[in-house]
Amino acid sequence: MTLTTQTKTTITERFDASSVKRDFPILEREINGRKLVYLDNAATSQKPLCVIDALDRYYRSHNANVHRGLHTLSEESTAAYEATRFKVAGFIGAAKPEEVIYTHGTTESINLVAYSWGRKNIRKGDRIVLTHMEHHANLVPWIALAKSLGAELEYIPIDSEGNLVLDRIGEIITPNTALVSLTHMSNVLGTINPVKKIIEIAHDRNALSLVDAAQSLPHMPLDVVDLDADFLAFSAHKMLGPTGFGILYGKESILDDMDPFILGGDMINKVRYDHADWAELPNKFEGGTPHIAGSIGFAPAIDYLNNLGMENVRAHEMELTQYALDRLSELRSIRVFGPRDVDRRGGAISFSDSDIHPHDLAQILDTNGVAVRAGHHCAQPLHNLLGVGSTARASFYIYNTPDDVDRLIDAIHEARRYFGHE
Ligand code: 7TS
Repeated sequence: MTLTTQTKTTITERFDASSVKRDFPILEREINGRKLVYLDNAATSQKPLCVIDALDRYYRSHNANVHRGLHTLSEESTAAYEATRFKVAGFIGAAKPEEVIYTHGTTESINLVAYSWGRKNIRKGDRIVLTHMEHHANLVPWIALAKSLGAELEYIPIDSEGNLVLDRIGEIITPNTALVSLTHMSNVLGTINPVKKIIEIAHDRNALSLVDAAQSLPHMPLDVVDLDADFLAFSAHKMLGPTGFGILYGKESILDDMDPFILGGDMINKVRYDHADWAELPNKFEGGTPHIAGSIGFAPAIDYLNNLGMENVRAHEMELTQYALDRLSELRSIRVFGPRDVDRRGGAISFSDSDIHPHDLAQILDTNGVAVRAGHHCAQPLHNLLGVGSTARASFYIYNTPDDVDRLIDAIHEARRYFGHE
């Protein structure tokens, strides 16, 4: 079944994904003779012309190191680099720009918390609570920390549909829990977790909370004050911005109390041969020459998303995800992982075909110009739990259309024909 013209109009009415598409030069490309259909947005998003232009402008006309030059270029670079901090604070609802720490991405943000906050505040026998659907970035730092400190790890389990099971949450988040660190949206199952409720329970037990918003912030409205998150981590590259740039949000009082993670230039107050003390927030956590272009290129990405409206982004993706789930369900060989209800999930859809290995499937899709990811998506324990070694994953963003979903379905049929199953 394909959409009727009438239904297609409804889908595109509130959000004109086809015109959004025209702002992304890479989407003009042909892959293997077919117009590219990019469905690997959970790995990284494509970049609009305004971001590409900002990077080009910066390197052509303003390039200099920040915070240390008195010359014009350095002042211009510093102003643009710092302006992004205000924009990010506004985008996530942070009370102050000093609560926005620049990092190289979600992975570094979480490592920063594990190292700087964790080593100082987690004691032997304390508990760190995670979930069964975490990306390795929110798993491996805590496994290593728990091992070195003698802390214990506990996991909030998932049900057969991929939703968190919260019945026993009171027994999992115990009074000796120091931290609850969880993903807001699973990069495999697409599940959107009730983080606000879980943070409230964590706070009742005097535990802090870290929200991995790598997959949620690019796709839905989010407010750190409303969530009452103590820490929140995300990456610019999954939301139209440059790679290698990301954010750690933290409450000011907590960040103030933490020691730095990376030590060296730009993060100090005074240094003697036998002594050093730290700069104020946010510089304390930003040692070394930062990813200046990353920050400058992230500003137009945020403007772009603000112009579309995050409510609209979410509405667009809910409709597209519903359409994709409906169309995938026509294929009897396809098993979809994660919730069926689009109110409870985002647009990352992992699936497997009963007859074709995900890697083979992804390869045939690529020969049809359709880019998806195949593998364990850096969530190996979750795949073990699901009983599969790997899955294929289609993930949507603002420029994807129902036609892209149709191309995906056609390409799956093509793969099934190629391997003799149709
Ligand atoms: N957390 C989640 C939930 C993620 O999906 C990812 C990246 C990360 C953390 C790490 O982000 P990074 O920018 O520091 O690498 N997820 C994926 C993915 O699903 N496919 O490629 C990267």
